[in-house]
Amino acid sequence: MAFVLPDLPYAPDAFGATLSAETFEYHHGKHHKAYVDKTNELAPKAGLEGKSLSEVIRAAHEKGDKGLFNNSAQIWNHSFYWQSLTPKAQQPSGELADRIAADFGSVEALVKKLAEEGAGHFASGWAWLVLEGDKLKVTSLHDADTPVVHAGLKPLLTVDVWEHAYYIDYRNARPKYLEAVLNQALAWDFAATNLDGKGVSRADQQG
Ligand code: MN3
Repeated sequence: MAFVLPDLPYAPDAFGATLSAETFEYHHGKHHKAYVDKTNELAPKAGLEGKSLSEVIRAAHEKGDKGLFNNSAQIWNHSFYWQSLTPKAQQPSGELADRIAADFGSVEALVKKLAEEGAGHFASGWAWLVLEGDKLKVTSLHDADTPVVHAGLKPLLTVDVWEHAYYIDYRNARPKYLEAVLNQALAWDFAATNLDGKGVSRADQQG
């Protein structure tokens, strides 16, 4: 067994100009695939063959194996990111809408906070909406760092702010990418599902 590149949950041209098919061709087909290939090369050498992806990420983190951690965490982060996007505009509803109103005041205020967090994050990383304790929280993590190794952060959705996520469509304009994705393409239904605290399992896979 080995880790696989998960299929996108939509057609690569489904987002039109917001995220082009060319972006998916490179971001999913080349960047994400490279993390899968590298992890499949490194995990057996670390004695982790047959472990699940989340087990490999946590073991690499504990051992300080940066190469394996970075590559395996990026498999998980990207698998979670594809599910955090949807080509059909959604709005939060039910419990998620209630929690957003309680913790941020409004969806607009939450989106603004995510945009500021993502745009303000220095260099490569990820903007996250997480459940911390009983509160929704916006945060960001550097490089390949991932909620998989932060037990207190239950992931609800994420936006990739590595340059490779937006350079084809937006060049250096990270705020424009964030404005488009946050307002038109967030999969709020996925975030609502992850309120059960089991978000890590939704991008996990068996090795
Ligand atoms: Mn990426």
